[in-house]
Amino acid sequence: MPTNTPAPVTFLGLGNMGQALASAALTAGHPTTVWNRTPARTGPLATRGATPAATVADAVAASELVIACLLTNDTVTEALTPVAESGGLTGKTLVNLTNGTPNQAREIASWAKDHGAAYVDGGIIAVPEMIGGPAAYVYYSGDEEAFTAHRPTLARFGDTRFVGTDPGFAALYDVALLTGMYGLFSGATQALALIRSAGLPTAPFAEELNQWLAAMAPSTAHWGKALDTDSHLTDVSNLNVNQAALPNLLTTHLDQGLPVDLITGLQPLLDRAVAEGHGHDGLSRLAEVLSR
Ligand code: FVH
Repeated sequence: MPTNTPAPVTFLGLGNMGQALASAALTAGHPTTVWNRTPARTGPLATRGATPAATVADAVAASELVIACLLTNDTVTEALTPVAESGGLTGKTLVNLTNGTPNQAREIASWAKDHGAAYVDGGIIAVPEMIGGPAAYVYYSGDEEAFTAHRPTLARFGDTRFVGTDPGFAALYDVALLTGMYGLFSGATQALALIRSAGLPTAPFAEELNQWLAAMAPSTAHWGKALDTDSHLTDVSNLNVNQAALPNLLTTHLDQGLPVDLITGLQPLLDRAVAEGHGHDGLSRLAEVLSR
């Protein structure tokens, strides 16, 4: 088949993300087969030309490339096991875009290989409405040959970033980014709770919080180089300063009667780094200490 002819593709899972992925494939002209546990969700895509499959086996049989985007990895293997055990996965490429852990990805890769399928794991760095747009990208890892063969289809969703033949690496990068995001959400949650607990309006403060976080976030881009070169010295906001200030945060929240579970983790790490003599280093030092 010429490379410029959109290849057939099957989607398993038509939740918010699966709908967006299948929609992007349809828009690009791929013959698209869709399956969902709740069949009614195939309706809007079928109206646009997708072929609804009544069973997972029918869906898998329709395309060499099978893309799964279900809620959890357990549900992926649960849905595919009957097909795999009857030989239906042989010769297929399974691209799994379900959120999971690196070890889960490695286990599914091994399971897929045992059933004759090439396996590529993926971590989607986008929300559904970003799929197909310029800011969306997906980490991929696992079978590089299969990834390369199907890259033109996968590129419909966003930029394709292959991060290694270890099938767990896409999930590792995905989880690392999500860790940063949830850290930010934890801090924002605690900050808004503090303002609210004092009976103050949160909407104007939330705007200021957004601006403050946006101003602070770029500093983290420099931490990677500091870690790679092991040079953490800074003239501003060193660990000594942060260690002195952080107890004021915890005390204020406690005085206000709030739980502090979301923000307690940094203090012992700061104490440890300063005790090791790193007080004049910047915050990048904390990642070095934590990673040991
Ligand atoms: N939504 C997002 O913003 C994030 C962005 C980054 C990637 N995540 C991950 O993508 C996976 C799917 O997320 P989703 O947003 O599509 O999730 P839902 O809309 O809740 O759809 C879930 C689909 O999974 C099907 N499903 C659930 N359990 C089973 C099962 N036991 N057997 C078969 N299918 C199952 C569900 O089917 P139904 O409820 O419609 O019948 C949906 O198709 C996820 O890993 C995110 O972390 C999204």
